[in-house]
Amino acid sequence: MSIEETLEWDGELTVTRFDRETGAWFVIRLDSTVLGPAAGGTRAAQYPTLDAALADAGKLAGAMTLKMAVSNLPMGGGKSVIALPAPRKDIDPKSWTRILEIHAENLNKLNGSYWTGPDVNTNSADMDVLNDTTRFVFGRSIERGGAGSSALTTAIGVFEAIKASAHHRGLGTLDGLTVLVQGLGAVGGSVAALAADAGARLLVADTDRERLGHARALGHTVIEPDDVLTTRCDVFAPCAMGGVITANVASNLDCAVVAGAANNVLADEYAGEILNKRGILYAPDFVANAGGAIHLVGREVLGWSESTVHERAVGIGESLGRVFAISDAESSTPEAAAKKLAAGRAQQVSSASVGA
Ligand code: NAD
Ligand code: PPY
Repeated sequence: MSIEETLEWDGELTVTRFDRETGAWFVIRLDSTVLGPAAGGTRAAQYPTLDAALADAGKLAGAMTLKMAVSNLPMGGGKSVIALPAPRKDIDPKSWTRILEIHAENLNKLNGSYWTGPDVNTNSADMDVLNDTTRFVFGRSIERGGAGSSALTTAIGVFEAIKASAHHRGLGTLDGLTVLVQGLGAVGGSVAALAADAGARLLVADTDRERLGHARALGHTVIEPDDVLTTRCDVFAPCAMGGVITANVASNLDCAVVAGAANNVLADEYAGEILNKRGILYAPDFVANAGGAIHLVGREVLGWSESTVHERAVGIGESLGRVFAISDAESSTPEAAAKKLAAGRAQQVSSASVGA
């Protein structure tokens, strides 16, 4: 790929830095600051190439813009990717602290046009470390004055999304339905527990076998990670990583609803069209998983109480209802309908500021 192809992107800003000592690449992408300073988490992972890290940061930043807009939050969209030289678990603590320090220095250079928070492989303790060097960080621990982990609020929103989607698809309540959760991490574990409490039969999968013991004890059926995309279920809840639904997967999935926590679940727009044609209702990820942003921005920017944050996360069910109504009325995919809602909000804010 040429440098032009690598960097060709419709967002506002790309920042990259390499640190020879730790071997880490740092990427920050600001997709949009139209609705407010860009915000979105820091993902630490291994990437096959710098191109792949840049592409992931760009797609994730774009999803944050949409998430903030549909959730009526006064922030834009951005994301950070730290491309690690080894799996996160193999990075020694001293190197990891240095990596976080460098990332914090980069955030300071952006001077508040981008605020970060936790994402895959970063947590509140890491946000506390960033906060030793920068103030542009959400999701510090509660002891350090932050909003703490957003995982439960995200799970509550995803659970509401699952219920609203099952209802819209004509499946009724979750009682007796089969829900397949891919990824029993911080969010997926709670989604599984909430769905089980609502009477669903749970199928669960995780590549980390240590995460499965608790699920087994609760009576959930464990399936192999490789069987997830071919196992029959009513609701498929992807709560691990993005890009799981390719066009080929969409043509073969054996379920009625897809609603989960992972960002950028659809590998491309075409996959969404195939799901739609096959009558599989897809809850757009940036609507379903907005609970995390609601938690962090609600608590730390808007000063919302815990109960307001909870109400707003529960409101994700109603937001999805609006998305499905537009999609039905316009015979569009739910993804296209949700993007239209997001664009309407950006338009409203722009017109209001022109009139001010
Ligand atoms: P996590 O790291 O705690 O959990 C992810 C789980 O998925 C882990 O247990 C991991 O072992 C498992 N996994 C990875 N690959 C897998 C595979 N191929 N098959 C089955 N399991 C696999 O992360 P999390 O905080 O629970 O977040 C899950 C997803 O939700 C991520 O994509 C994240 O970006 C997204 N998300 C999280 C939040 C939040 O508040 N935490 C908010 C919005 C979106
Ligand atoms: C996400 O929701 O995907 C995030 O990245 C979490 C987040 C939300 C808002 C600010 C910072 C991080």
